[in-house]
Amino acid sequence: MLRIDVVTIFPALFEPFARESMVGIAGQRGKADLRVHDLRDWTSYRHRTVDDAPYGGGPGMVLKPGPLVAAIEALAGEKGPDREARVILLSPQGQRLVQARVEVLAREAHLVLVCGRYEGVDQRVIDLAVDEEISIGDYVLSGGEVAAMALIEAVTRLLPGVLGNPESTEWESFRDGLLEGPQFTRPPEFRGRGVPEVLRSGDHGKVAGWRKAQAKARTRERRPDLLEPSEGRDPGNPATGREQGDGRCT
Ligand code: JD8
Repeated sequence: MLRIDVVTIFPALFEPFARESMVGIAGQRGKADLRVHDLRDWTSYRHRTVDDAPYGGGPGMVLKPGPLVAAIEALAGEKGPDREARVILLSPQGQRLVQARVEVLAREAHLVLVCGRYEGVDQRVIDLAVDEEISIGDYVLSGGEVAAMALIEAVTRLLPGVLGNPESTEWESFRDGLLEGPQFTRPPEFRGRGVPEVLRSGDHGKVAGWRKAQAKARTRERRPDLLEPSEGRDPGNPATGREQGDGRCT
């Protein structure tokens, strides 16, 4: 059983997600327990203030440390070796999430996911209460909520007994670090376009060989960064979770 607590100022964003997604299924099957908390429940101010202007000036607002640290410590305990949960802040400053990291997180017992908003959170929250910062990719979101949902979905689908078909728990699109090749289903002809003959041949060995060749060709074409790195500069391979280099393939 994986317990996941989320701290957010937009708890309603998680309602359909918790109900309808894989997380809902995991919850029903007793594999995961997702609990979403409103950061404002840890405020003591009359107007339930969670944010304030940044010291030094600049646009926007910053999440105040008081309510956030109180929330995190209530859910995870104080930072340190005795803490029983892993506290993750979703943040553009975090390490980019890769499948290798998802697999490690899926073995944890308790995750506390902290969602920032506005211009982010006071640095002292990170220093005093956060174990790890994670980003889901190099593009700008308005807050950590969608990133937290991506992480939750990636992790919960790996929990044993969550997916109906255990074979599909494998790392489909990155199996062997390769993209998947094209997929087809019925009808055998659609708008004049057929289906590759090999897939209808019934020869499972030939099908497997064709799929592997398609996967390699597509990966070379679309995501050469996923292929074996050459020596020297390491372009980084999400399949292995190795560190990102300077992005150049040498
Ligand atoms: C958390 C606020 C908004 C807007 C600075 C920090 C993750 N991969 C990712 N992209 N963006 C986020 C992310 C963005 C967030 C917050 C996560 C809290 N923002 C930005 C521009 C100004 N803030 C993310 N994980």
